[in-house]
Amino acid sequence: MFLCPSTQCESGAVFALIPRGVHMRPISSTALALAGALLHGAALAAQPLQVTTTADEFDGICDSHCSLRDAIEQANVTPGLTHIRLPAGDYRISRPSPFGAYGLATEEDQNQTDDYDIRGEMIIQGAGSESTRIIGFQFDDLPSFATTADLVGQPLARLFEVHPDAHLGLVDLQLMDGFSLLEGGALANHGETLLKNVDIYRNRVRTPEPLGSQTGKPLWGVGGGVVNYGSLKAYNTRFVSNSVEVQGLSRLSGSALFNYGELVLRDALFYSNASPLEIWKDVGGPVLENHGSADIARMRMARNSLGVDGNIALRNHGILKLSNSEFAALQGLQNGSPEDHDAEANLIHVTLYAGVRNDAGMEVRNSVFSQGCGNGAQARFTASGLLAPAGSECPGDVFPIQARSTDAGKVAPAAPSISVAPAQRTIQIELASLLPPGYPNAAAIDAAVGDCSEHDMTGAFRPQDGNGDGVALCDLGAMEKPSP
Ligand SMILES: [Ca+2]
Ligand SMILES: [Ca+2]
Ligand SMILES: [Ca+2]
Repeated sequence: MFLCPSTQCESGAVFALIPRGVHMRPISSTALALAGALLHGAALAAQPLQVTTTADEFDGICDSHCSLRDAIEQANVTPGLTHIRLPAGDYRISRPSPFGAYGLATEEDQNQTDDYDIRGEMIIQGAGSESTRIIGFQFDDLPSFATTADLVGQPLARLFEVHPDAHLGLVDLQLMDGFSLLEGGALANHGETLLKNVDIYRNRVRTPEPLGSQTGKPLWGVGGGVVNYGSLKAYNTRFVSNSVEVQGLSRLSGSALFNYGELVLRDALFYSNASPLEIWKDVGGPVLENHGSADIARMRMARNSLGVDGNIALRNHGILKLSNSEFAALQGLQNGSPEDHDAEANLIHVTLYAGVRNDAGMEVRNSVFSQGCGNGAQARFTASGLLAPAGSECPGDVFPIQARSTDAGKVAPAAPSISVAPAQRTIQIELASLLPPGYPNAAAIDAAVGDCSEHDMTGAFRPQDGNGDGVALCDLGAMEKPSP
């Protein structure tokens, strides 16, 4: 029931997508209005505020002169939901806060300087994710593993901070070059945020030595693109070339996204995000780490750089529901850890061309693990309709991958690893090298067990008669092979 070919068809049930058993705050009428307006494109009652300048100026009033910061301020102090229209253009943050400890950039929370502080209820609508870009400060080029000295005197800011009880919708725009010293390069969400058709591109977290060491214990730098403490729902979102780096005692995770709250993702691409590590560190740098509840469908992980310790693209320490999703070569999945046996992962129609490590609860249906399974001693693992290499340690209802003389399907070619996200100019250039999604191995065609979803990762209809025997059954994995 939670699967759907496009974002539109899920609109009516957007708040029903949270996994059962997960605590949800009461849904406010604003939240419903926000969701409805975002997903249906419904007209809002009030006249939209029209931003009239790309300059980051501030008088707090949105009249014939209206900066984005002015419009946000007016929405912050106006009861009800405000619609802000943002024409095509580059909106660069240029109001710095004073430098503070260690000469590093500080942050204020009154929407006067640095990031945009959301305290009201608003939808900010651009003209397209390639043409309306909200951009962080201009700062000097930073080397890999930038030292504190490299960060001193640089005006740095993330782009948006959504405060508790605030509501933000972002539609048809790009979030680019945000920069945080601790968490959420583009967005830190403590309220309710919905994203639709948003590109989250080249945002950064760099946690310098003094911040990492001042507490005497490891401090995490998390969420190169986004950190979520509240409710975040994202539809058709691309996370490209975001990154996290840390120094000293600091640790890191979530080069694109770190979730402590309630997360819903539909049609998400994670590509070329990076968390390079100093070689002595003992932790990896997943692209997406979940400590809350995550309900994810139609996601691709490809060509992210994951640090030195083992190619974990997605790490789950919470409740994860994942369907119709593909992990390219070298983009692995970890559920729980030797210290965490409480995590729960439910995978349906997932294709992994990389490894799976499970130390907690994992239930798998109609999936392909082309590198098999790694289950720890205390793992709880069940599989129904899983294609895995012959002889691999995947207990349950498992089909062995074996060579066929006539290979009706194909497995996606291996993607090369990259060490650091390339500093290319636009998202289009980087995405040009993205491999097409892979159809499953022949043994996965028409092999599903039990119920299966109505659509695959691309929204194509299931089931189709991929092996041409006159019977249409669902395939294992993220993609449904068309009828011949
Ligand atoms: Ca702030
Ligand atoms: Ca601010
Ligand atoms: Ca089929």
